[in-house]
Amino acid sequence: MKKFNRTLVTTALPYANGPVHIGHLAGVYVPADIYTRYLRMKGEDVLLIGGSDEHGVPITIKAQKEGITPQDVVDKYHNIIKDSFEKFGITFDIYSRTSSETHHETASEFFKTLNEKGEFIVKTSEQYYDAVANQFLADRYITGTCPHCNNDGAYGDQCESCGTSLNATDLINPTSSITGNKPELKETKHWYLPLDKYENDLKKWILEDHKEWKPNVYGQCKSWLDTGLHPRAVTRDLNWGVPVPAEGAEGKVLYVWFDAPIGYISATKELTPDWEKYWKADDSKMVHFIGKDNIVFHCIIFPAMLKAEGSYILPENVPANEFLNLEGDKISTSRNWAVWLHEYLEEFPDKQDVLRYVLTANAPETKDNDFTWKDFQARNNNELVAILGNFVNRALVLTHKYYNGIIPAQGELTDFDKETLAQIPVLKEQVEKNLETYHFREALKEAMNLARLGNKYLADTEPWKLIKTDEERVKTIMNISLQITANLSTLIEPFLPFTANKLREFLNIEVLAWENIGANVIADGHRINTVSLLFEKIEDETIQAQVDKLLATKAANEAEKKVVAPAKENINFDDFMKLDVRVGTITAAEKVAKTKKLLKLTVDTGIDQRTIVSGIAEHYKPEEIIGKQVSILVNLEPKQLKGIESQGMILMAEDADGKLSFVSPDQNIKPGSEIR
Ligand code: B3M
Ligand code: ZN
Repeated sequence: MKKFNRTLVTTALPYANGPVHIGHLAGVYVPADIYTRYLRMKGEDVLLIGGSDEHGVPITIKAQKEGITPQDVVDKYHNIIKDSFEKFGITFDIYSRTSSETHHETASEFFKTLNEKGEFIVKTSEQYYDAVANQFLADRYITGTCPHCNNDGAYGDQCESCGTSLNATDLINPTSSITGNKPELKETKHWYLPLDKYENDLKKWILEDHKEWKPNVYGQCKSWLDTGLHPRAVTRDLNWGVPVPAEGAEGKVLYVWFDAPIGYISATKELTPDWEKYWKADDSKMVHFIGKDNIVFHCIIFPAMLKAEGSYILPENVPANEFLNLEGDKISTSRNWAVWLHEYLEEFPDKQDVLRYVLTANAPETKDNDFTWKDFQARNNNELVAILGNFVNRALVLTHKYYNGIIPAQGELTDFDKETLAQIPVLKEQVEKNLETYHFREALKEAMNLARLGNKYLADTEPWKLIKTDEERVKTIMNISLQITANLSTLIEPFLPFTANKLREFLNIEVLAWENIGANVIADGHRINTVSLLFEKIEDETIQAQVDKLLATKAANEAEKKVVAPAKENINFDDFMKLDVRVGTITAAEKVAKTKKLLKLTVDTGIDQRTIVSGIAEHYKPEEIIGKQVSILVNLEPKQLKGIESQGMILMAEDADGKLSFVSPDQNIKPGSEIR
């Protein structure tokens, strides 16, 4: 195996268009933090790099929806995200952002270098343009009917109803979501990175030289490479992002997936003047922690960019995780189906490690996994409280009880003592082996096995019984129990840093060196501090409150879903022809006194001017609708309403929420025109 002298750990840059949730933590940040903490404890040279991805269409869409600027959006969420990560103990050496000046410079320079080396192809193509908004439309800004499933709300890049990925030009009836207009095709020029040029190199690098990558990552790469790579546009017509530093590129920015991974480089630059060593030296190891939807960008496109530039190393591994679901459903920001980290921190104060534990124990390492509150409770109560907390508490409380908190000396060791102690370095090795191969769940299990070992030791030796008959022996037992406890504080540190810290406070010790795990690390005669419980039981009510919160979200989402009334029974054509429906123009309107809902309208039906009373007062103001062309059923029997004779009916469209809208011709047409 190759020997590396330093490690650069990067974590996917979350889009700063919303807060972060448990899926982010489980998929990327907790494993990256565990890995980095472990290497640091071993005294290795390692950097953990993170930051917010502040460019791209998701940000501009959010800004538009909320009526604020993209900069406002990213400022708000960058701070919330950064704060959540800090509070969960993710030990970034730097958490930067792609709107930083250094990043704009770095990304711009990177593009220029490639451009000057002639690494791009410049091509003109036709893209949708909104003539009213005066701008080209990003795929997400175009909606239309999906050619595969007829869903009306498909986006220019994907139909979320049937999951097909689309080109904007595939959509039937494309509409600009900025103005609602029909966009037109217009020529535009873009810079493309010819990925096909790197296909063979990438094939060798991944498929032959990195067979050790996780099967899900390797498999996705293989399928991309087998299908064949094509030139990919790295510029966009958009006004939010890093401006393209080239002639004839006014109004264009770098594609967000071109600039975002360069964000790792910019952040390292901001962190240390020594940044090049981490990015360019042959004995540096780079590891990208990401979610599965980012695999192609980190394993194919970014490496191709780095190769094109020529002076950078490629990642040694990309241990991407699958997705974490929540109570059986896909986590979704737009449906508010998530456990938000900033909310968890408020609702479960000082329980960061509980979530870190649950998310690691149940990490979606090889397949999608489900987070449930029941499992959260069970793992807390049956594992953290019953195994780890229980052992530590017994060891420390008995030391206080028998020895006033002073660690007794070991006497002669029995075979069982020796066997027990001999297990510690074995567990250490298991943890190491698993961490170094990115098997975090397994590593955590092995670390917890040290607490299990401690529990077994106490259960087998029963010091609480022996204290009456063999005081000398109890001294040895308690000393050994405390050695296990102290070793635990080191072994769990990468996973449960807050707990490790508490444990050290109880034991009254400093951080111990990783390589000393297995040794007698705490001296006799040392005084330990007063102790409290490491973990507390989580009650059913607490869990039910969280489940109820999710149920409320679900109910709200259901209510939002449009319920379309079922079709009525068929009628024959003659039935239909009995209806005399016409276009009319409203010529006067006033509220009907003492009613909330009724308007008295005068309508030019082409046949006559007539009075119609309509229940639309909560939807339209009288002065707004004068001159409006509407549909009228003119041969409905007249009816008295509040003392007024209503001669016909205005036809209204009504949605599931009871919202009313006129049914109007799409151009002015003579009153009296028949509708049929
Ligand atoms: N912001 C996508 C995501 O959050 C993107 C990652 C960038 S990593 C360079 O899934
Ligand atoms: Zn579809």
